[in-house]
Amino acid sequence: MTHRIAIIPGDGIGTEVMPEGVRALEAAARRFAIDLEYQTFEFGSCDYYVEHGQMLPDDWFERLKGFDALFYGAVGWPEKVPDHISLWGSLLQFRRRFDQYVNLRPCRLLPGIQSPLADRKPGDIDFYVVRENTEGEYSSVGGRMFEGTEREVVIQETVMTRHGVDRVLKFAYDLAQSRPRKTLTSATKSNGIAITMPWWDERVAAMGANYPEVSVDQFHIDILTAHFVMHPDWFDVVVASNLFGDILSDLGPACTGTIGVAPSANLNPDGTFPSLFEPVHGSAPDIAGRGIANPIGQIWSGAMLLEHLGYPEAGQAIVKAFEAVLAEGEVAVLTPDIGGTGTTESLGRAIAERIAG
Ligand code: GGG
Repeated sequence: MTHRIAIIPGDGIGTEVMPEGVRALEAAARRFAIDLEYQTFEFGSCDYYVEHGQMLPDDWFERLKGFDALFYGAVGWPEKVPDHISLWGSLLQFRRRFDQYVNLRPCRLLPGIQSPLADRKPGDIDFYVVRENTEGEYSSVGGRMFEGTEREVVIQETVMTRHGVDRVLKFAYDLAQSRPRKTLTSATKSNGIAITMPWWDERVAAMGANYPEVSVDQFHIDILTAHFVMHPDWFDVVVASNLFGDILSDLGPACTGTIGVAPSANLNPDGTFPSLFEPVHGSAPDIAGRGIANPIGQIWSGAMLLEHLGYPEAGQAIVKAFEAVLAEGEVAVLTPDIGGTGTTESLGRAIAERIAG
């Protein structure tokens, strides 16, 4: 069976880490006899916008819907296109139209990487952020009135639906139930955001009635961020609204030493549409073009892609490969964000060789 993968490198370091992501996929595909077929698209990037006046062609949905998975790099280049236009014109369209309602973001302290938090070692930080991915604070409901005048009014609504919240909570509870610690943490702010967030808390409690084995706690987002830094070992599965989940899934990996290794899966669990796999990091214009971006976030996202397609062994082989390369700690191979003098390519090649076995 051939699996069709749409490759969308996007912007900045997305175009640099993508070849290493594909190299890892290829190595795993060879080893496990998986038939992958790729098609690369230039759209979904700010250069495409500069040329065409939009981030995606009009027929993007038709062109992508038949793929088995989308493999994305990063989006954004504020000097060319304002960030809200590039993000809303690409990634957020994919998430919404392909109903990728779960954004699953593992956060794990890897061997050989120094956490900025004192005395943390691999095993101490190992949790998932489950981010609601199609509604919440990322709503397009709102508008501006009386622009540029003293009476200017700007409104953007948070939209939470029972359908949207319950399905992401169910995914999070199922994940927590499948893990040894069986613990779910909910990110809330029901003291200040006094309509949507108390309702979110109610839905968390209602869903919990179906999962008597899962122990549940909740924290307001402000203290939760503090606990991420002070007690990352407390967490197992953390479920959060779209914005809170976005913030937590940058902060979590930062506590593990570098956001460069963090992967994500934008999942359409029903399988009606393709799911999308991308590193958590953005396009990083500050280091783009230097060939020093850490490719592990992209490579690990590729591992999640293979697991999603039904090849858990191949996904695990990729994870084991980058863990082994990191544990070896060869300075000339590793990228500078993790203490090396190597390049995106040197690290990507070392991991691919290890996958090959
Ligand atoms: N590879 C992820 C990426 O490019 N992220 C850019 C970004 O700003 N994302 C915001 C979001 O995930 O909501």
